[in-house]
Amino acid sequence: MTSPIRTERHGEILVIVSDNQPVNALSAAVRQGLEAAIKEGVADASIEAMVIRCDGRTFFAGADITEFTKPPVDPLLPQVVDMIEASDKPVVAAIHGTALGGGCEVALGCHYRIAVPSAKLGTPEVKLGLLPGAGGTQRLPRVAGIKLALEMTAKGDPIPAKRAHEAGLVDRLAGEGSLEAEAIAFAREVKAARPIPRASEKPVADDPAAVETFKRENGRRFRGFDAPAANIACIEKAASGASFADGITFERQEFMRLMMGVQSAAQRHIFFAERQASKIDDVPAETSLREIKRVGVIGAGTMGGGISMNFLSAGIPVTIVEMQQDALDRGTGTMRKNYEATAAKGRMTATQVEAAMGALTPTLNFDDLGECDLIIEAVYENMDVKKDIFTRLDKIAKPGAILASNTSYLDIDEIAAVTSRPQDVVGMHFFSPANVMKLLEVVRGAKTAGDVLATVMALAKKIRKVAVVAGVTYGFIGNRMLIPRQTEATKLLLEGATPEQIDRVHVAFGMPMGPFQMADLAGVDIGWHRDPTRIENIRDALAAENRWGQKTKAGFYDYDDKRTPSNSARVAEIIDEFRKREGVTPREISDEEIVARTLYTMVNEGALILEEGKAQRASDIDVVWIYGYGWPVYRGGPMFWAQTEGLAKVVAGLEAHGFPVAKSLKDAVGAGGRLK
Ligand code: T1G
Repeated sequence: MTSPIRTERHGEILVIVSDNQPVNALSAAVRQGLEAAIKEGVADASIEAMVIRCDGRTFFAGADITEFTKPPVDPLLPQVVDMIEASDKPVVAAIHGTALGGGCEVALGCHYRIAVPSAKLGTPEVKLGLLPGAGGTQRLPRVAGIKLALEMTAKGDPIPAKRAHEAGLVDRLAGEGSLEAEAIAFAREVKAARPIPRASEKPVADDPAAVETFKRENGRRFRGFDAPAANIACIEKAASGASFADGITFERQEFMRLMMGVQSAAQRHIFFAERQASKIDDVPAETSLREIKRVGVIGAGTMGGGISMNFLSAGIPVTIVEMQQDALDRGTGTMRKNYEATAAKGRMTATQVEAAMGALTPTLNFDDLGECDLIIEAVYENMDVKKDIFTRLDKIAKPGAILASNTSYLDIDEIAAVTSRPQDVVGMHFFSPANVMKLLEVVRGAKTAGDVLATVMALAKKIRKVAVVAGVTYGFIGNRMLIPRQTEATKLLLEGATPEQIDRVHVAFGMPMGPFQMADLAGVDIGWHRDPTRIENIRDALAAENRWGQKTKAGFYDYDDKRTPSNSARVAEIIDEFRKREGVTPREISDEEIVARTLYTMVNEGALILEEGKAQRASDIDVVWIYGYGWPVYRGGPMFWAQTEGLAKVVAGLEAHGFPVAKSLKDAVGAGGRLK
């Protein structure tokens, strides 16, 4: 098999080129090729300096994550980086695309770095539950300073080449089209310069106090995660004056500890699961896509406005329809306010705000949707209303237009059946706030065409959403799994638990909030029949007393003007009244019982969803819960977590509380295997 590494001679300069598509991951073959090429350059007296560059869209984007579960193959990346740095001839890294993780560490092992302005450099290992394990934690603070090293390693966000240049991480910026030529010229310029600058020999220059400041400013952000603290500890080691060698020893020890840990396994699982989710098993990857030049959105409420912003921000014009002028004005006004708030945070320019709003066409004329290639309805969650909308759409939408419903629960097949084009009908379930939440459930009807699905999945990536295909079932994937969680949480209240206990268990687990905190945020009155005299459950009782959640400053909790929650004596009374009415004597409920009845039941529902073919794979279910509900990524999603919890333990917990266990869950335990 040909090596992904080749060398090209330019006089006295040896250019080492990697061609390992799609992202030049530093696979074993790449590492072996790099080692051989550096040795060639060092041994050849006619070579006075070297350049390392990559073909394709990016410089090395990191170690090859697919190799992490396989036996290590020499040379390991730290050895390759050390060898580059030890070269007695200067080596220049020519960077384009994203020099990430091990890629950034290879660049740090080089003596000089030149990059095009569009390039980015980063150490995102922390997002995989890891840390830069090829010397990055010790070279980065020596080259770019402690503060930037902390930011880059503990948060994991890449920085643009310009900022890297200002920080000294990049020595020069090249023209976008002349990177190789300028890198060769740079190598020529420094070929005789001595001493050769080596990152590992530089002192850590700036203020070690930066570590404490960083910890203080970011403590909350890293709650529950192991890797950020390990990254900080490695930088702290470098800042403490420890020798480079001691720092490397510490880094290696921490890297291996994280690599063997459950959190990194979970975060690596989600990295691949997110990418796998974009693949539709029975729709060929090369399916031609429908062209989406203009999107129509029906409804300018919270969802319609948020949905519209996704397309406008991606440069896709939107026609937004409402029935009343004041509703239309309110909706577009909210969109502008949201954009201006983003601009105020420096994440958008005023020009970009105007460009986005300028691509919006508000109208009261439903027929204006006739020119749209994709039309998404985001109206009241009622089947009759949806059917009326799709009946009208069927008459005015252009042939081939994709007709989508943003319904959270309802049957897409029933909606499609009122049209003459069920093959063009699909669900696009955005999560509120639609312009923020990354998850998009793409609901395929029985007749939804393959190219419609492929088009929507590709479009999801363009609007920076993580899309997951769901089948038609009540609540699709995420909300269907929410049902047993909410049902059991309410039953537990009756049996003796309190809202704060149940929420505490969920927050301690790593959820952003518990079931009752979420109910207060979303609205206790959602789905309420609006009859205050009809009180069939605890939610009815709260809703009847206008305890609709944060918006009425009272729900399962009481809220002050700053929406700070406090336990509610009135809610405790209501619960007691219900216990008496139902003849239930409250008992002590353990946290373990809460986990079994609210989380194991979710896993069970996920297994049923898989059995019924309403999700393509177990990892898709994990992606839904990570990106739609804030399930802690370091636990890998419900189905992955169930494996780490132990499927036998989950099944035993379900059986102990009398739940019928999904067949696939039982079979998986029997086979000692995994949920697929
Ligand atoms: N290893 C293996 N495969 C990778 C990969 C990697 N590092 N990065 C991407 N892929 C695959 C990906 O699965 C997908 O495959 C295809 O490439 C395109 O990716 C020792 C230990 C580079 C910004 O964390 O952030 O270095 O689905 O769809 O949207 O210290 O990929 O097509 O079969 O994401 O254009 C550190 C991870 C590793 C970077 C491109 N590096 N990658 O985004 O394409 S750990 C990272 C990304 C490490 C060292 C440590 C993104 C991207 P398929 P894609 P994209």
